[in-house]
Amino acid sequence: MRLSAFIPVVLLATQPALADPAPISVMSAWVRAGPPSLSVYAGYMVLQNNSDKELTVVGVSSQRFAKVEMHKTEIENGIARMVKKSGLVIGPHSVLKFEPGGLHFMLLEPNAPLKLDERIPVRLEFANGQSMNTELVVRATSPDNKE
Ligand SMILES: [Cu+2]
Repeated sequence: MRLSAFIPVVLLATQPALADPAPISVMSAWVRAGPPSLSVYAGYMVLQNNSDKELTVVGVSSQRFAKVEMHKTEIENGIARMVKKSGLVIGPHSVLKFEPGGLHFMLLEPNAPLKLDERIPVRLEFANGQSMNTELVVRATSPDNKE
């Protein structure tokens, strides 16, 4: 009798984890504000893979922009240039950081000027066919106010 009463509790405890479709946490997601005429914005976020499997980000899109690309800023002979990336791997229980001076989202041609504190919807596509909706907040400075 005690055993049968215990089983439903175990099932309830494990179900939410099994039902989670995209085991990713999003932190520090923001896009840098600019003048109303700006047509190219840079967005950043930290993605944490909470699963035991490698995950690869293969694409990003937003209904607010004509196009979103993944770029990496690299310094070559003292000159910074941006390299387009197509597949970014997040190892099991690891983080992938999009941050100023490194990896970033390049958001091109907004359908209207961005407003401060606006939440910009973005959709991340993964190599395994999963996708995930999240948001970037329009800010003048980074969430930790470092840059
Ligand atoms: Cu760029």
